[in-house]
Order: sequence, then structure tokens, then C-alpha cells
Amino acid sequence: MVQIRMPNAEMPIMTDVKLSDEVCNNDKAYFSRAHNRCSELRRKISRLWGILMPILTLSFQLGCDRGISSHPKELAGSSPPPKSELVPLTNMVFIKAGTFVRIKHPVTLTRDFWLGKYEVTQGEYSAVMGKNPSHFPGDPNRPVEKMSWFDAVRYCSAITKHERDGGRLPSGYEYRLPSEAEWEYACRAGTTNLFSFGDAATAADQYAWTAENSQAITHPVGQKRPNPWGLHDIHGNVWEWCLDWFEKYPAVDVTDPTGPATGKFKVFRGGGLNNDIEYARSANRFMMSPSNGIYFVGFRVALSESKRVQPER
Ligand SMILES: [Ca+2]
Repeated sequence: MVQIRMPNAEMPIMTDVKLSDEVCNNDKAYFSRAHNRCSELRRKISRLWGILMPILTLSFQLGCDRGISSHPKELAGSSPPPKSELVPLTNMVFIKAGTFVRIKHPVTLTRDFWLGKYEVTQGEYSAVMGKNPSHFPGDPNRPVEKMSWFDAVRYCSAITKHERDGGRLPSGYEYRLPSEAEWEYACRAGTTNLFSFGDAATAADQYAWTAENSQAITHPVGQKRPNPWGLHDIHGNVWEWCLDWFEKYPAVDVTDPTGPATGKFKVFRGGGLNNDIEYARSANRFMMSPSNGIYFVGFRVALSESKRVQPER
């Protein structure tokens, strides 16, 4: 005889039990009554669930609502993130906004900025980028060279991130290459001569490493006298990448110029170790593909607010 176990609280309700031919008639009747009671129990449970479900759902929603409403209280009690204070890198020279004349037309810069006192050195570059592409190694205080314009921009971006993460660079400020106008304005330092040290090339040996005195190598930064605003090697040693694409200057007065939107060559300025002093004139400019790196071109870093100041009308 097959023993039929009745459904109970410890056993799932089986609705597909099939009786074998060995089951006697009494067993069948007993099972039939039990099955009917079981069906009735299921209907009661179903009705009870229908009543309880809306109540449970409403309670859950109220609980969630209370959770959301209490969240702002938790935020209000927490400490706000610390604000960054602007702390420029060491050896950055503050440059006050102003105007200089470029081929008879005033160029006005409406925002203050900082510019590196020295060309970026091989030691500085290696510490940030993990490599030194320079043609003249051997002294970490020599200017880095032979990196492309893109590499110089990557260095500036890395410095920006590092300083921002360190809480020394507020949002809205960035390290970058100087615009060509910023570079010349800082190089001239209020002068209108051929060089920031005057018109006499005979004085150049005190201020610049050029073909006349460099012995065709770069030299550690800062060995020569600075220009009137404290910038060393702004003439000579290595040429310096600027932000702008090259094009002929517009024959108009300009404000905060940044060059054309696109181009083929990027500008570099200031003369270098392998060119005569006349190439190191404040007004002189040169250009090269931004993907090229060459042993006489380096860069220095600028710092300013990243948003351009709109000139007053
Ligand atoms: Ca230079």
C-alpha cells in the first residue's frame, strides 16, 4: 500500500499526486477529503494575502520616504569638502596684466598670470613624466628639450592634476603653456628694445646662451642674469614652445590673442644655443610641427585662471 502523507505546515502542498492502482477505495476517499480541506486552506491564505499585501506595500513606501527625508539631515551634519587655496609652484613669477606694442599695434592682456622663472628642467620633467627625452643629459638642472609640443602640454596637464589633487590649485586655474602674446609681454617686461636688456648685442653674454657663447650645448637654467621681471634664460638656452598655432599677425589692435583655432605649426620663441643672438630678439618667432621634438626647443610653464577674461566694451 502506498502511504499518503497529508499536507501540513512542514510540507509543501502537492497538487499533482497520482494514486497507483494499489491504493484501496478507503484510502482514495480519505485522500479526497484531505485534498478538499487543503484546497479550502489555500483559498483562505490567498484571501488573507490579498488583505495584507497593500498594507505591507504602503508601510514599505512610508519607510522609504522617511529614509529620503532624513538624508539631507545627514549631509547637513557632515563636513564640507576643503577648499583649495592657490599656491603656485615655486619659481613662478607673477605677471600683472597690461599692454605691449607689436608691429605698431597694441596687444592687451586683460588677466594676470604667472610664468616660470626658469625653463622646465630635465629633473622636473623626469619627476613628472618618468622619462627624459633630452639630447643633452648629465645635469638635472639643464632645460628639458627634444620633447614635442604635445609632450609639453601633457606635462602641464600632469602638473595641473597633481596640484589640484594636492589642494593647491582651485577649480578654474590651470598650468599650461603661455600664449605667444603672454610670452612676449613677459619677455619684454615693459621694454621696447630689441632685447629685454637693451639693443646692444654686446651685452648679451650676461643674459643669454646663444651660438656665440653656448659651445653648442644647453646650460643649467638660471646661470645668466634675468630680465627686468626676474625671468632667466628668456633669451637663449632653449627656444620655448607657446600655446599658439603660427600665422601672420593681424594688423589690428588685439586683446588676449591666442592665435588661430587651427594650423600646421606651433610657435616657439626666444632663440637658443645654436642660433646667433639676433634670433633671440624679443619680437622674433619661429615655428615647427607640434609632433616634432628637437634638441634646441624646450618650454616654460604658465599659470592662470582657465577662463578667459572678456574685455570690457
Ligand atoms: Ca629660453
